[in-house]
Amino acid sequence: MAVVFKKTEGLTDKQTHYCPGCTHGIIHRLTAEVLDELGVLGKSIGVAPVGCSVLAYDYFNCDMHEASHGRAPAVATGIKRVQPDKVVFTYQGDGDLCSIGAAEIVHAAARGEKITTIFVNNAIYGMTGGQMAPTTLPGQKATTAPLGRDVDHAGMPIRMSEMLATLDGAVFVERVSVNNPANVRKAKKAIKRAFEVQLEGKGFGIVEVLSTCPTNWGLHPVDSLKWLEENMIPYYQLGNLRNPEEAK
Ligand SMILES: Cc1ncc(C[n+]2csc(CCOP(=O)(O)OP(=O)(O)O)c2C)c(N)n1
Ligand code: SF4
Repeated sequence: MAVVFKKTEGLTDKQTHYCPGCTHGIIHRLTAEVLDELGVLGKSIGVAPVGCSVLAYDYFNCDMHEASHGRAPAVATGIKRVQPDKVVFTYQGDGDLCSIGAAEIVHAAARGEKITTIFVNNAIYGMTGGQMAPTTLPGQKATTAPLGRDVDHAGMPIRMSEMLATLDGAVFVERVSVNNPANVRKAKKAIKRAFEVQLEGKGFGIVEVLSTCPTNWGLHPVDSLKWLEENMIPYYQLGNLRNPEEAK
């Protein structure tokens, strides 16, 4: 019988710990498929963050390194500079990347480090129980904002991709979503392009992926996808913000 579907070589056989309906799993799979399809699994080194994807080092079938809160871009910078022939990527949540690690990602992008960042924006701190993140939407409830994010008190959410796209060192910046099959396909295309940009030696690339957290949003997985579409996409507009052809 013809094989029409098989597990990607880019992921190990380890069962993931993600909650049912969490889209971290889809984003892992897309990243792993891309590394496999580009034929670079054997020379890839990923850097895992804190947050729910802290155990990503168990799931990707390539060399992995763990970094403390927000420091993945600095660790990836060191690895890439010492081993420029390797394909180096970070996988980070919005708490990790936009909060404690905000300076790290800005300066890695500004320096034009030839690394790729997969930035998973689920608008909340997932692992630690649903605290407000820099990306939590106005009015969105969090354990530290039980009445909803009050922008007079907490400020407006950060659109990190738009900020990074102003930096000359950031040569590829795109925001995608995994809320439906069409968007999953677009997400894979963007992730592939971001890795190709690294392979072409062009500079820093980041793909922001809008993701769900059914557990801390308090929603059924299907309703989470709808919530993402109706609430996150209008604020975090999808699309390419920067590509090598435009970069100076
Ligand atoms: C230096 C440091 N500060 C704080 C923490 C606690 N901490 C662990 S995960 C996390 C939030 C991560 O949220 P996010 O990056 O959005 O990832 P998610 O779990 O939503 O995927 C925090 C604050 C930590 N591990 N290390
Ligand atoms: S807490 Fe949220 S982000 Fe973490 S695995 Fe569960 S659903 Fe996913």
